[in-house]
Amino acid sequence: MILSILLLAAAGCGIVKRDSTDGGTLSESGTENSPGDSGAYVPASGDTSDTDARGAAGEEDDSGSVTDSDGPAEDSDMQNPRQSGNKPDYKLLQSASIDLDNDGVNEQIGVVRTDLPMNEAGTESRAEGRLLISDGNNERQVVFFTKENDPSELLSRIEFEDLDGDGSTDIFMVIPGYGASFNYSSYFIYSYKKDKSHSFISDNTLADFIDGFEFSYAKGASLLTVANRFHNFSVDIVIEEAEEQESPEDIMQQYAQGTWIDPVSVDISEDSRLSLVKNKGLPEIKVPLPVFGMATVNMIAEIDLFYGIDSDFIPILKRCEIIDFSGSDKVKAGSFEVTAG
Ligand SMILES: [Ca+2]
Ligand SMILES: [Ca+2]
Repeated sequence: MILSILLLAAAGCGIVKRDSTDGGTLSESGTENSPGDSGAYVPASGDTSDTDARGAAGEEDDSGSVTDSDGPAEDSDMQNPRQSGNKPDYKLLQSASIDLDNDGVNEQIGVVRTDLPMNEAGTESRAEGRLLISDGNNERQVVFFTKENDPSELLSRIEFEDLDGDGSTDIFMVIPGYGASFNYSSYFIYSYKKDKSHSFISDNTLADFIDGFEFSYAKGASLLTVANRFHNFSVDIVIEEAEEQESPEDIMQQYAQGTWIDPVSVDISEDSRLSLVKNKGLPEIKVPLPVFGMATVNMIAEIDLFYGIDSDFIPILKRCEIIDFSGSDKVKAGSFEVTAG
C-alpha cells in the first residue's frame, strides 16, 4: 500500500515535471487541461471499469488538443463503431491524408494511443501507439510503440518522406522517452508500400560501434583524443576544465578513464535532436548521442550518427560526426564515413 502510494506520487511528479519541460511537442493546447494532471494517474483505486474516465484524465494533453485542431479528416475512421466496440478507446494523436503507395489515391493515416491498465489498482499500465492506415477499402494497423508504467507521450513528430528511394512516401515518427536528466527519443519508420518497419533501439550493432571509441590524452595537454579503432579515426576535443589547471594531468586522466558515450539519443538542443535531415538525395536519420565526461551533468561532446535507409528498409549507418562543446559553442571537431564491413 505504501509502495503504491509512492508510485502514484512519483507518477504525479513526473507528469508535472514533464509538462514544464516538454510542452512544445504535440500538446500546445493541452496545457489548459483540467483539474488534474496529477489526478490522472491516481484514480487507481477501484476505477478500473470506467475506461472513459481513465482515458480522459490519463490522456491529458495529447489527445484532446490534437483531435480538436486536427481531427476532421479522420473522424469517420476514429469513430468507426466496430473499432470502439471491441477495442479500448483510441485517442487520436495525429492524422494525415497522403498517397503512400503512388496509386494516385490518398491513404488516410491516423496515429492513435490506447491506454490499458494492467492490474486492478491501476498502478501498472501499458500504453500502445498504433498507426491506422486506410486506403478507403481496407485498414492496416501497425503497432509502433508500447510503453509500460511510463506516463510520457507516444509521439513527438511525424514526417512523410521517401526514405528508401523506391518512389513511395514513407512514415518517420519520433517517439519521446522519459528520462530523469534528459529528454531522449527513439524513432519508428514504416513503408506502407513494402509493409516494412523498423524501430530505433539500442541494439548490439550500436553498442559495438560505440565500443570502438577510445579516449586518451597526451601528457601536458588539455585535449582529449576521441578515436575509433575500427574506423581509423581520431580527433581531439578541448577539455576546458583542464585548461585552467597548471598541471592538467590528473583531470585529463580522469576524463580519459571516465568519459563515455550513451547509446541513447537525447534532445541536445533545438537543432540537434533525433530528426530527418534532408540534403541532396535521400533523407538521412540523424541520431545524436551524448558524450559524458565523468558525470551526466557534464556533457562534453556529441556524436551524431547519420543513417540511410536501404532497399530492404533497414537503416544503415553512413557517417559519424563529433561535435565538441566548448562553452556555449559547438564546433564540428571531425567526421568519418562508415563503410560497410
Ligand atoms: Ca494510395
Ligand atoms: Ca519509400
